[in-house]
Amino acid sequence: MIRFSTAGESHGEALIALISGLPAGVPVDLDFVNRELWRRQQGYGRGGRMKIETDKAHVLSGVRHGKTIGSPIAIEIVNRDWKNWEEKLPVEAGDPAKHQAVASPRPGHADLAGALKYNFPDARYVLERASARESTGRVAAGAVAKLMLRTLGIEVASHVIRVGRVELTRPATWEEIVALSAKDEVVLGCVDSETEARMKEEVEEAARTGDTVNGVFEVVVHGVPAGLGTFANWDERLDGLLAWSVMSLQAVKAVEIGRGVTAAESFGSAVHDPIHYAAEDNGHPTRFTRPQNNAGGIEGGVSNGEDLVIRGYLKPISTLRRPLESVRFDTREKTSASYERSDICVVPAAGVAAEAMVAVTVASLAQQKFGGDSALEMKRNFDGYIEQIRRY
Ligand code: EPS
Repeated sequence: MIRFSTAGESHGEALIALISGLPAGVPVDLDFVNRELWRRQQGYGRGGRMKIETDKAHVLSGVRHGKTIGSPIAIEIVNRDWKNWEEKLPVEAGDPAKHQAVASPRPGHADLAGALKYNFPDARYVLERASARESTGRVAAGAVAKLMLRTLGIEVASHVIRVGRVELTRPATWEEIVALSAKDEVVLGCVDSETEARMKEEVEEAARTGDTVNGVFEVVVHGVPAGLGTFANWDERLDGLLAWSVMSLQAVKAVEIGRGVTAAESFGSAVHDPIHYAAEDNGHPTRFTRPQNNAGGIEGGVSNGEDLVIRGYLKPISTLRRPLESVRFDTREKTSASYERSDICVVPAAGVAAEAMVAVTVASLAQQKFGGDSALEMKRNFDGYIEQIRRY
């Protein structure tokens, strides 16, 4: 069973990712893991913090001589900003005069609900853990999951399809989406440069007016065989598991599988993907093919052999330079919400974090289905299954 968790606070000493249950013998390319961390830091509209941090994976366990060894993998990512916070957020009691309270909760953030829940006098500790900085640990673990999936020929990528009012109105090819992740300069992660330029204008407008803006990312998984997930039990459905994993990301407020949203306003004849059969071997594992993929690669909670397509809808970041109305924690007086610094737009970065969550979810189901204590054994089981569905 693949298990995964993170620890760490936004301005603490480090972030930690812990992932276990991967087979031994998966090649771990640290440059790839660090490249994924770098990708999460990019995008037009990121805040000042990204100028401070250069996220790097420090692998503490579970990887030796460049390969997994079957034991839990712990990864540390140091917060460079910690040196500015050591006295404000010490592990020991420290000097209370140096602590830095978040005096008034930000509407839309976890601040108020968290302070009430944990009986904190202000929102400092809430912010520290609720911050999307936590997604760094997810990306590190997700990179390892991607490397396991790669041994089975399964790849995960993402792109941005909306920022504010600007939407990508044409389909993106798999090759275009993959090419985005190889770029050394990330603007807004859109495959169409003209649309991306208009997306940038949306972010510029938000920056000018002290506002924030987000949008929609799309994660695509290529090479998934039919048969991951099941309709047999509600909590083993692939669509449900993917929705949960992506919805768990900071600022994601809706998740769509395939054309789930427009399907609700269409007739069945326009939504469902017809089934064809290729007489000749066409490289597709089952020879059953679809001329379109409105289902997003999932029918009945089971992967059907087409690409998985998952969209995440992000609310705008809740820390506004022109803050909304709020109330002081100490006096209950009316005031403006606290502002330290913030991102203006994070859609491409959130897409990278969602790739990680999708990769861990798909890797976990693949490990369940194909098992194996070594990468060799898992691959042999996988190949045997592919052979079986190819002959079906
Ligand atoms: C983030 C780091 C944070 C924020 C952002 C995401 O850094 P800091 O709080 O020091 O500026 O930029 O966090 C939030 C959006 C949030 O709501 O807390 C990161 O590494 O992605």
